[in-house]
Amino acid sequence: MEAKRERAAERAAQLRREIDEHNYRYHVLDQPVISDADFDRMMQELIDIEQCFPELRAADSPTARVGGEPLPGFATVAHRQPMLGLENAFNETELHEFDGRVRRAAGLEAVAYFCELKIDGLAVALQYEEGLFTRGSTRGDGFTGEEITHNLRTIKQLPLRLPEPVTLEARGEVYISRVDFENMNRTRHEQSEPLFANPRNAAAGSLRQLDPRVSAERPLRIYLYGLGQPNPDLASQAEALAYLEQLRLPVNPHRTLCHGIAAVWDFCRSWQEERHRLPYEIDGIVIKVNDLELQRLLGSTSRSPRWAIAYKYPPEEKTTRVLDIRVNVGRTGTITPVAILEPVFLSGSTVQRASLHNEEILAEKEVLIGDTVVVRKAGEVIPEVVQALKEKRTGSEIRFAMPDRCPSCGAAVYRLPGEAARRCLNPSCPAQVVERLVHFASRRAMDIEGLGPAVAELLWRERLAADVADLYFLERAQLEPLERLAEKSAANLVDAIARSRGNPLHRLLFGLGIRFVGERASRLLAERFLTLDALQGAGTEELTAVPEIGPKIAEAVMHFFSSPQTGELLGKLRRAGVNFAEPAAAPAAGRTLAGLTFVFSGSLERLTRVEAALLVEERGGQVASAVSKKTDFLVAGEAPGGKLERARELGVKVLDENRFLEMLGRREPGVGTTILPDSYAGS
Ligand code: 0OX
Repeated sequence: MEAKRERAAERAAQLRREIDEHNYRYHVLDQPVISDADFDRMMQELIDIEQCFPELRAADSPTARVGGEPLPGFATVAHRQPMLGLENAFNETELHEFDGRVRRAAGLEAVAYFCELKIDGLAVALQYEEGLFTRGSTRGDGFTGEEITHNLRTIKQLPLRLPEPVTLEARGEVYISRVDFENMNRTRHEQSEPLFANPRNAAAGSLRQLDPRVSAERPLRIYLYGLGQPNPDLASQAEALAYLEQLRLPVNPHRTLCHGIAAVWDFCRSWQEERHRLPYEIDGIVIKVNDLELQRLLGSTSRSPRWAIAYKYPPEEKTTRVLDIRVNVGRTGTITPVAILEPVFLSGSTVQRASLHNEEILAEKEVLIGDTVVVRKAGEVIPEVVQALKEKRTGSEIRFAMPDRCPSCGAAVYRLPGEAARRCLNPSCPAQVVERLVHFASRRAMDIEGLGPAVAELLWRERLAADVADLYFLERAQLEPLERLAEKSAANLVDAIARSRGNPLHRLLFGLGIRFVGERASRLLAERFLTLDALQGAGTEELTAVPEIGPKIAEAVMHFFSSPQTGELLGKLRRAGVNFAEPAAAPAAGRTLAGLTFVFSGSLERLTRVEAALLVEERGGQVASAVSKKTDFLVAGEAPGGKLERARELGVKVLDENRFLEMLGRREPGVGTTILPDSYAGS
């Protein structure tokens, strides 16, 4: 057992390192290197290990972190009941294991499960008071979300008043249908706006619109699948959905009550192929214990209910032929091999290109021009080539060699030490200039509508923009004669560019495309340094003192500012009147527990100990393991044991879980129990 534990500890440490690295690449650098499915699998393995060996759980484990922080710019909403996520099952065995756990806990021979389609959208909560829709919010980190009432109101399917004057919270999934998504992207393409990668991203972008007039034009839809608080009149999930339907709320019609897990598996399999014919995307089946009383008995872990699981379909794979291999030159000069495919319909759309990542992967996969290959949508955005089917070769296939010269500007390309990709190092390379303009104008950067790839290319070709600062000196009269720009769109473009002058610093920083500085790093740097000048003056130590900013980013930032071309570009942007400052942000959680020491004892119901400790530390408080005179509060869960007695002896204040949550601002205090955090200090 000891040896087993040791091996598990080693594996957990390794997984944590790798998950942290992938998280960092995805969220901070904006450069994921593995598919979502692979990431999910690693996370699942770590969750499993920590479940077998609870003593291996650590405050810094990625499993203690629930993704997706609320965006600044939206009001935050505290969820009365946390919005939990779902555990995943990837095959029949894992479904049987789930059933085994449920049956053992319930002491039943067979359990009735309710199966629903797992709509691939975004989870939201809708508050209705006395029948009136009063507030809508996103899931956020599960405890607090963003207030998006104005966006949800634009969903025509949603009643603003229910047929009965009931007070309830309904939970569901907001999504965009396949057809609407295609139309949306077609319009965006015509208007030279950046395209959304998939319906889910389109829905996410639309929900995060601060301007309700824009969101009203977005074809958002919703299906409700549950209630935020228990309703004593309802005995099962089947009844809960029928009740929502009775209230005229949209509920997905494809749902079934299954007696036993074998029937659940049949339901999952029956949708495996059929799902591609649905007008919207689903990424699995949600399986829920039907009996609500049994759900309550099973309860939840800190992350997910024990009474539900999501069965996830494997990504769809298809075979097709590689017609050609070409290379793409990115914004930073990275040369990426791309397979040009015989068009193939895959997971809801026609695919004609697939990434081959870099030359090492290309060599490893040994893909030749003319090969028959297996493709799949992995991280969903760009499909990838899984493997070449060598047995199908005819001998006429052609080997592809990575070019020594940039296909756009002809400059020599280099592979720098430690890098997987070759790069064109010519900063004036047309492909890079165009990509930089497109990135600068993109929605998450300076958000300049009307400046997509086609317009960027046109501006470059007509010698109107050789860098992003040139955009601010463009005049209508220069644009109007251009063939592709009608009079109106020229005027709109000039207006959109002018409006972007006032954007906060983090958008500008992201738009400048500094290596490794993704959206999140831009935000963190802007919030910390507040002005571009302060950031420009910062050294390694100051930069790495910012949470999540490591030496690699710090070096890239300093390298960027040290180049003479950057100096020139920033000078031009300044002359153009572009804003270089970040508006002061509201303090996040606030250091409301600074100077206070907490001890936990017994088990908590709604949080794990690790989460509770993180929440205290986030707010500037400290957590100790034993009660002493220095302890300010003992938080007593169920079966608190000796620590409670010790606290009583020493006169240390004792809080139950609810009081503790109130103190964190995580629960709305009941009447008369409002205690301001300040009143705790020193008392
Ligand atoms: C969906 C979906 C998601 C929520 C937490 C416990 C059960 N995407 O369609 N989640 C749930 O329920 C979960 N049901 C669904 N149908």
